[in-house]
Amino acid sequence: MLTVYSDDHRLHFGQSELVDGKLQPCFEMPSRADTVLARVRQQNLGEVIAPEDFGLGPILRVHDRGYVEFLKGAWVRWAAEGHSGDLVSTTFPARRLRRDGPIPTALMGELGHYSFDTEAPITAGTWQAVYSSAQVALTAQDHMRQGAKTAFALCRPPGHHAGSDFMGGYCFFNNAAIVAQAFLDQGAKRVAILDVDYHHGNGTQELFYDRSDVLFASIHGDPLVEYPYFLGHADERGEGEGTGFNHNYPLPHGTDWAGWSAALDDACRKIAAYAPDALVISLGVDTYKEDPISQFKLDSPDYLRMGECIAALGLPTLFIMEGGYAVEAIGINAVNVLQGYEGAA
Ligand code: OKP
Ligand code: ZN
Repeated sequence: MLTVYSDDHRLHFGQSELVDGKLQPCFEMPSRADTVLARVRQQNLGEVIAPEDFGLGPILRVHDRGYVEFLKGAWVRWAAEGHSGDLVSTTFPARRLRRDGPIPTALMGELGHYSFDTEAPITAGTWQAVYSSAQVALTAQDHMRQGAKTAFALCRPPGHHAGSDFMGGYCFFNNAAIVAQAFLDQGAKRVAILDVDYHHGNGTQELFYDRSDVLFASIHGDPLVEYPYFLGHADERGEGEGTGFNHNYPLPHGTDWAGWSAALDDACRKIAAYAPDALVISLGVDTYKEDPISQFKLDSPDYLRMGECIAALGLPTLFIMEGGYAVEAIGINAVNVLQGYEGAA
């Protein structure tokens, strides 16, 4: 399997994250991608290539132009104001505040407009890193356009919490959504996205909620007790044309492979019935038992089984790296999914 990877991910490196009232180093750190890349090489998964540049066009098919331009210019404005620390929003338009009113002109106000939490710090290199991360995904997608049955986009930072016009939860550009739209724009009739990250892919759900050309299925910690809290319940089935094309599997803390794989089996039945032209996997491995911010109990061999189940669908499958914060293990776990897939495909 081909892996696409760019060193540019290192340019995004948030200094700190607020955890239980204390600032601590960000869980979403550069060594995550380095660990996965090292494992790809160690296991001889296949060739590793750098991304090509497909420009902003395919990103703008998914993301709002105002949001993209804000993201591109935010650090320069922040630095011009004399700041050097991470740019992080602290004010958000909750109920009855005007989320669709005039966009604030002050940098902090505009940032709040384009964010839903404080967990996506903008740093000096964030734009280049997230732009390259999207190009990594698009290059893997292009490889499949040319006929490959599968590819691995080693994206960092992750993307599935990012919506059309908002960042949050370590995410800026929704790489999985961008490649799903690219498949459609190249002639695919239907694309399925299976999100196996521990956290609900609220951004991906939002982007395709009223559409039937993308089926979204997500297996994740129950939002009643888990981030992102405000989306991801089982009764969210889609709306309008999209009704019936969104499937959420919220699971309780402590879920192990038995419980998790039952949800996977159901999601795979939905995907098989949908008969998509391509499958995109939002590959988070923060379902691991040692993950520092998550509460599922998957073990490393379970990821081989996960890959085998996905392979049994027999679909062209593009893997997009999302979360996973037990840094020493995410290489093993992510590549286990890919090797389980290849061994069974
Ligand atoms: C991104 B992805 C710890 C709470 C967690 C944000 C989690 C984002 C996860 N401060 N908050 O889905 O792996
Ligand atoms: Zn996650």
